Amino acid sequence: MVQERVLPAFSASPSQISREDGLVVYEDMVLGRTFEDKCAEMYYRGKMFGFVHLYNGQEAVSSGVIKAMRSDDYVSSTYRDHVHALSAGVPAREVMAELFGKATGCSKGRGGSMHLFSAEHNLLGGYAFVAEGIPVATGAAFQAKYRREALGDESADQVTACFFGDGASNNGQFFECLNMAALWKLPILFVVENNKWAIGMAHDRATSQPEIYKKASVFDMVGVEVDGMDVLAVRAVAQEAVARARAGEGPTLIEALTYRFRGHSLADPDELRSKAEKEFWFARDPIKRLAAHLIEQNLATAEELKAIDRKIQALIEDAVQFALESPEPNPADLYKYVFAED
Ligand SMILES: Cc1ncc(C[n+]2csc(CCOP(=O)(O)OP(=O)(O)O)c2C)c(N)n1
Ligand SMILES: [Mg+2]
Repeated sequence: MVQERVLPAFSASPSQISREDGLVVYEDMVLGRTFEDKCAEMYYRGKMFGFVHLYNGQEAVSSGVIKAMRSDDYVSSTYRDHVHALSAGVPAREVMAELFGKATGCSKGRGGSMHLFSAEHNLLGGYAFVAEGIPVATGAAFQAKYRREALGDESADQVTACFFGDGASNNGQFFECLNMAALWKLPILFVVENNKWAIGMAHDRATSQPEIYKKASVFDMVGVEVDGMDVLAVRAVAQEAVARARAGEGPTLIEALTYRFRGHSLADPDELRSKAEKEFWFARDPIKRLAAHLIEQNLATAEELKAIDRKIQALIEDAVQFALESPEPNPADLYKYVFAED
């Protein structure tokens, strides 16, 4: 097993998160996990097709960052996008229906698993091409700054969170966009979810400097590494970065050290990664970790957390029912949504 990069434990004080926020974050992580487990079930039952990439294990990154943002802020994702969409507020019904290719899906059944999109929730999309979302997110951050500074729109203080993987951080767009974002002090968080693998390519074998956050320094940008299995640590780092971005002080590169608990996609038998490596990371399950913290700090009881689990289970069952009963897209509408309509 490759030597794991382990950060000192983040010691969250009770005041680090309120009971209310703690429960919001817990519910969001449980929503992500339960949704993905249901996807696996539906995929193997033949209800969805094509490549489906699940997010199990990485929930602390999505919830820690997006729940530290405002609902009118922007989020851009990758092909591993279901949970980012859910954290951004896209209803589970619309995400599930999209995965079933139904007309009620958030992309009207045209996108599927890798192309979730919601203008209403400022979700700038899932992207099948590695690193494809980075320039789009950079553009979103630019337009907010332009509206505010060039057009004098005081309300344009939105921040963009741009999620991508360790593999994507070796692509050209990453470097080009970091340069522009730093140069123009754009309000953006570049969030690298370093889960150690790009399909079957180990991160340490693919990059000359495995500590991705250090790449920020050459652009004179703030770069931080964070334990991506600790939602409170991720949230603390994200809150600082969001405040900096909103104050006009520019971008941050956040490297969250995390791990996917399943194969690359549901078509991957996941035989490459060692048992020892998987066990090391399974023991750091971010949901169990937050649950233990909330109970330990008397912010919630085990019974309250179980009630949330049951509520989410029912919500996911409802999403599946909705997706099953929804209509297929109408073939007569084939050319609809290709171009903007008046
Ligand atoms: C431009 C491009 N090149 C190659 C691929 C094939 N591909 C799909 S996922 C992937 C690995 C990306 O890994 P990473 O960025 O670490 O994200 P993760 O899957 O770990 O979330 C590759 C190479 C692609 N989709 N797009
Ligand atoms: Mg990866």
